[in-house]
Amino acid sequence: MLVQMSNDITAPVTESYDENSIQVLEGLEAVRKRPGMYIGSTGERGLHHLVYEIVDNSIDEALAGYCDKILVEILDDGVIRVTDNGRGIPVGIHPQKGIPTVSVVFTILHAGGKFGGSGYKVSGGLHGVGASVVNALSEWLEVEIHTGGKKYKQRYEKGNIVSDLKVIGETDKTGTQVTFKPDPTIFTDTTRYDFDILLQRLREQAFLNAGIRIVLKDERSDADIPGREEDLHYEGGIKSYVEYLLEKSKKDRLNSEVIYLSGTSGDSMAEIALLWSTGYDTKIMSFANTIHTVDGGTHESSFKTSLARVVNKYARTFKFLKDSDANLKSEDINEGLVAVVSVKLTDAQFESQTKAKLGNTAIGTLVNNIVAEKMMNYLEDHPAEAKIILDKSIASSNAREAAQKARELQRNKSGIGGKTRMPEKLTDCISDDPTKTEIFIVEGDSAGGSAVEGRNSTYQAILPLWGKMLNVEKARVDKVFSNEKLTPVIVSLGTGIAENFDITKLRYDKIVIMADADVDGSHIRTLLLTFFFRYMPELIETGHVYLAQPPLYRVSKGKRYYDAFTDEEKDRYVAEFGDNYNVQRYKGLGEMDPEQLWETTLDPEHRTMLRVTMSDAKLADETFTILMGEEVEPRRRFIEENAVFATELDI
Ligand code: TSJ
Repeated sequence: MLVQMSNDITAPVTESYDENSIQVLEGLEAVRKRPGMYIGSTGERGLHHLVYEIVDNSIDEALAGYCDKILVEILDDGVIRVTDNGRGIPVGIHPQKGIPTVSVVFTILHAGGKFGGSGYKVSGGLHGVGASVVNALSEWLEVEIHTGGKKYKQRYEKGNIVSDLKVIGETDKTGTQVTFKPDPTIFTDTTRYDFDILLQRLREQAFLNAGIRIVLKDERSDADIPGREEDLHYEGGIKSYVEYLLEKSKKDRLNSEVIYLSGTSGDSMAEIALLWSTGYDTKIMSFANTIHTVDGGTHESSFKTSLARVVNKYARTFKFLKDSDANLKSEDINEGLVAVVSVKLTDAQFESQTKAKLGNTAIGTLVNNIVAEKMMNYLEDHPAEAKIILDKSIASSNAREAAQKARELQRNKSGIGGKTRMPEKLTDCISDDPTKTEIFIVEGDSAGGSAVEGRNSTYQAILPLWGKMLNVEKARVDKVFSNEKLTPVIVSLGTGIAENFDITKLRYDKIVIMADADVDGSHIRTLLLTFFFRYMPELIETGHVYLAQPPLYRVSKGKRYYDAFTDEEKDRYVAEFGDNYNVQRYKGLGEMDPEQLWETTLDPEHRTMLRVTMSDAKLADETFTILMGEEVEPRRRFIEENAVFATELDI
């Protein structure tokens, strides 16, 4: 994508070769003077942009139906080579310019689309115009063309022709190869290409142009992964893209297949691929003329609004929503959504500084119509898939409302009167120095009792959770909220949650989850970590969350003893004692006496604790998602069948 390009800087048509050459120089001189105007920046982004400008030409050739393979090689010394098997840039004399067309392509600004007829139309305006800009910003550039049985070659330096187009041999193939070295006097930040940056963009192009094969190879002698090669080829186009995004999200699919919708209007076309996953995030990627519109625009916002409208309409028609129910919100419908929206249009108008937002209103209307009609048809033809989507949206809506309730509750509690009343279950410590204090969130009341007796009461607070074990397998975060199970945790920590979270209000330095090493304990850990991850991620990021590690065995002989945290450790101590030793298995936190609990788990001098990282918590979140994912259907059925009963229970 060229950033500043208007038609009025196209070289005027003149007859004489000399005049043309002057015009050429003036045009490319402007590019070298203000490179940012043409490629956005001279930083890393601009450097990579050069590659896209060249590759776009090969993609256009592929879209015109003449090319099916594009090879991009990263070579030593910052050099890039792009090779395609298209027809080859025309080498004949350009009727207006009087020089070979290929020389026009490389030396006249905005030459693209001005020759050869249909080839440059499809991708819409910005492509095929960048070759001269890349040339102007290259220390040198060489083009080799195979066409009509001959091999041609020409070389340029800083945009200037340094050798005439020459025949250098014969060939039975056709295609174009461009090799260039970005000028280090222009790209002063860096001239080192990043394989992954190129890979990401080229992969995007391969998805958006179904069937094209793009191969990216790292041929540098100092490559991070020498010889690394990625073969990008997706027959399924944006459907494959959605599959790819789903895989990257590490969530499971809810729908059995990717839903695909498309339509055209005049010169414009729009296609949409979408699917719901078990996740909680929304991933919508939108493109206009294969350019990633990072800030969205008319196509993306129309997609979201019309999707919400269709899903609500379907929900009412097929009684997923009662007449008295409010509409599902877009954010509820979008939970777990993975979608790619790609539009192609002839006069793309980009808004905003970064040109990453599409402004055309007509394309919004097209997207609207496609979703309204084809998505509704899809839902009506696929009731099982529709039900999956509706169940997920309704579950999200319930969770959001429950969370809202919990927040209000929390706000009321901490409202007037200044000081928040601490939960009854909390046995607080004496010190209120939040850099020294610790809170132990303990599974079960009996362990809580021992912990209260065994702790250092100056610095250690104890908060037992759930006197009777909650069946975590059936508990969802929303359930936990509405049942106020986690309210004592929120209130004790003092920080608030979600958008109200304020780390400066944190009342403890260490938050220690203390649960047994069994299945129930692991569920408690998963639940609490998921809760922290989703509603208080900063707590984890700043390293305040820990897992206590109670030992599994005590190996003793006479008055000497060791606590072992693993079987291997136990075996080592046993071997050390030799004979007459005694092994005691700790059955669980609840069975330790206060002194044992202090010695093994609470005492800062002797205990082992694990600090929780964001990736631990993310893993917990994923585990939680899987647990929940399997449960959506039976849980829904249960709620349906026990609707009255459930309401009574809640009171
Ligand atoms: F523009 C460029 F130099 F940057 C470049 C163009 C770079 C690379 C790697 C490839 C290409 C390119 C151009 N590949 N294929 C083409 N095709 C044409 O330019 C072409 C060939 C024949 C006709 C025709 O009408 O006969 C039309 C066009 C546009």
